[in-house]
Amino acid sequence: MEQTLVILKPSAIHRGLIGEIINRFQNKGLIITGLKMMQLDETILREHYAHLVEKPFFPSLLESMMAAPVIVMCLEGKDAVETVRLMTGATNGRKALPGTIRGDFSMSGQENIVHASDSVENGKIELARFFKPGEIFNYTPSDLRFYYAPDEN
Ligand code: IDP
Ligand code: MG
Repeated sequence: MEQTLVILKPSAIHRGLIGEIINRFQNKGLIITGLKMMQLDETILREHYAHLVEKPFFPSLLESMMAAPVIVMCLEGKDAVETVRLMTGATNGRKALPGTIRGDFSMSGQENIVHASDSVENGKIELARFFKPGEIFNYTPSDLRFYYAPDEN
């Protein structure tokens, strides 16, 4: 099944929203196959946000992403990348639709609670960036037959 990376950002940690957010993904039926807390540094953030390093807000983004340890997760499911991005909502919390994580928990363009991979290809790259070999697990929930039809693509 498809895998995607989610980061619970320092805004989620400081605001005590970890449980709320993990609950949403579990309730949806996404399978957590990797989960750990880690402190990000400038090196990994410059790689992860390479598309933003020239932006004027980048120094502020760096500081924000290092303001607490984060929680990184590998979530697994059919179309996991697209599903998690839909659950995440638009980048700016004020524009994100109610019902999405950012729409329900954020008022900010920067302090927007979660990161989610934006393509299957980037998902693979990002999981390899944040997880070491052996930190992502392979198991089948005992009730998987109630998550999907047997012939579902
Ligand atoms: P995404 O997180 O929705 O994929 P990206 O454009 O990849 O959005 O930006 C990565 C992160 O950089 C955002 O989640 C947000 O924290 C921050 N960011 C993006 N645009 C802005 C901005 O205009 N001002 C401040 N922070 C921003
Ligand atoms: Mg992005």
